[in-house]
Amino acid sequence: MTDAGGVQDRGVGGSGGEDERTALIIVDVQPDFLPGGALGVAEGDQILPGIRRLMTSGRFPIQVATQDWHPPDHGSFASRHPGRNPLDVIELHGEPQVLWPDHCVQGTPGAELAPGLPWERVSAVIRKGTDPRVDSYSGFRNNIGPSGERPPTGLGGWLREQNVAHVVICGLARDFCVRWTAEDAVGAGFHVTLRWDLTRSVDPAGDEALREHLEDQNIWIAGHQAS
Ligand code: VGL
Ligand code: ZN
Repeated sequence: MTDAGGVQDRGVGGSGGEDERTALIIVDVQPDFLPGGALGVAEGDQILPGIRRLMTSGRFPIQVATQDWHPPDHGSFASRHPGRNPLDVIELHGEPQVLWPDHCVQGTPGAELAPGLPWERVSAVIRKGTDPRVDSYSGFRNNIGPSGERPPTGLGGWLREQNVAHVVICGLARDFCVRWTAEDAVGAGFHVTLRWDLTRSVDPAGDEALREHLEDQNIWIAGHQAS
């Protein structure tokens, strides 16, 4: 089985329908996260052909994208914290917050959905990170904000109302927005497949620990070759 993302999708287009409940979630595939972008993830471009194949496979009638979409003064930007540098970690609302280079600023080319993918197949785009006070890695809920809570984005309800039980997740970055989206999908009661081959990390040195951590949470890791 080389393509576990499709294992539960046999019923799509068929008569039974009991398997028609898998959605594809494409996380933050935006120029700023691709090589050469403001927060470019190494090899991020290598996942694009595979994501295109999933999007056009016919296996996913329900597709949703997330889009990192920050105001220019977003609090996760190191530029907003005098004396700080990108990748410094500060405390924000009682939680560690990595500071990033300015990225995915609303309306800029780097914040667009990456050209070349068939975005017309996607019926919802969740824009996140719009509140300057709080980051939002996950497509399902903001990070912890000033209220101490993590307000939902509505994605969980949007999927549930379409009887989605299983989500297949791909995109960038594996160790931030993909990770948080996958964990929150489990928390929201979905079965979760993460297409490891269709993600890349900001910090690949953490990949082995990350994979074990995700598997411990019942996230099915597909497309990972043991080396
Ligand atoms: C992301 C850092 C900051 C991501 C977004 O998409 O993984 N990472 N904003
Ligand atoms: Zn961001």
